Amino acid sequence: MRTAMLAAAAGGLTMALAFGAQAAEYNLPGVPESDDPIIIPTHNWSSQLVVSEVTGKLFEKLGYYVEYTPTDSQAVYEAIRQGDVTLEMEVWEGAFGPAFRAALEKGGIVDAGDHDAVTREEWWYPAYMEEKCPGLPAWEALNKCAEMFATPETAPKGRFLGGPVDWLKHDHERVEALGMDFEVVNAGSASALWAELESATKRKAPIVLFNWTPNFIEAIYEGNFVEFPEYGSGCKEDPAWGPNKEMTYDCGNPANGYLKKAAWDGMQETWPKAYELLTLINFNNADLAAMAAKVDVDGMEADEAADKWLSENEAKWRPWMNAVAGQS
Ligand code: TMO
Repeated sequence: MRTAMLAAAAGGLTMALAFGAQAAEYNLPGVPESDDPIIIPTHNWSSQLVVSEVTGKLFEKLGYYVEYTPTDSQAVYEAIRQGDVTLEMEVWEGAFGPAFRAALEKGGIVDAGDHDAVTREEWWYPAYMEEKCPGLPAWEALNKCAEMFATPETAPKGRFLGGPVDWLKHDHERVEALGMDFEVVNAGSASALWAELESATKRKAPIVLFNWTPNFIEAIYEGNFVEFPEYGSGCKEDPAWGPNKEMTYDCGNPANGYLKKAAWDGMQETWPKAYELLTLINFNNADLAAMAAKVDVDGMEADEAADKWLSENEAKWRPWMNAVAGQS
C-alpha cells in the first residue's frame, strides 16, 4: 500500500510538543499495530540518552507510543529477554558484549544490527602526560609512573579513575592480572569523570581515567588510550589466555569494538514497522559524538538535544522513515 502521507502541519506541531511526544507525521495503514508503548531503556552516559530519545521520536513520528525507563546498563539484557523493555540502542562490545552474548544464548533477545560506529572503551590520559611519563601509551610505561598518579587515598599506588560500577570494566581484575601498582576508584557518574578531567588538565596534573570513543571528549581534549595486551576472545574467560597464564582479564578492551542494537524477540511481531525502522537506524562516530556534545558541552537535556539533532540531520533519518513507509 502506497498510501503513506506526510502530515503538512508536522513542523508547527513538533515545536509545540518540543518537551512531550512528537506528533505523528506519517499515517501508515495499520500503524501502530499495537497501542502498547515501546519501552526504551536509558542509561548513565550522554550518547545513549540522546540516541534513545532520537529513536523514540522517530517511532512517534510513525504513530507509535513510547516510554522511557532508566535501567541498569548490565541488567538491561535480562529485562529485554523478559520483554520488560523493548530494545537497546547502544550495545558496546567492550562493556556489554559478555552480558549480551549470555542473553542471546538464553533466548528472548535478538541482534538488531550494527551501527557504523567503531567503539573503544579504555584507560585514557591527557596528551601532556606523555612528557611526564615517557613510553606512553604502553601500559608498562604507565605502570612505571604509577606513583605520579597517586592520591591520598591510593598512595603509594597510582589511582585509576574508573566509571560507574555498572559499566563493569573488570579493571580490578586487570590490575591484578597484570601486576600493576594501581588502585581502581570508581566515579559515581560520567559527569564526575569529566569534572576530574577538567580540574586536572587546568593544572596539568597527572590523571588516568576511563574514557571511550565516540564521545564529546575528542572534540575538546587531546589525549590517548593506554595500550594494554591486545584483546582476544578467551581473555575474559580463559586463564591460560594471554601473558598471565593463571588469571583472566590480562588484556585491554577491544580497540575496534562493535556498537549494536538489540531488541526483545517479540518486538517484530508486536510493532513490525517499528522493528523495521530499528534495523535501518545506523549512526556513525560523528553522529554519536555530536549527540553527546549537545549534552556535555552545550548543557542541553537529552530530549532537547534529540530535537536539535533531528532538526539538523533530516537528510540522515528521513530515508529510513521513507523506506519503512514504502516511499522512496
Ligand atoms: C558504555 N560506555 C560507553 C560508558 O563505556
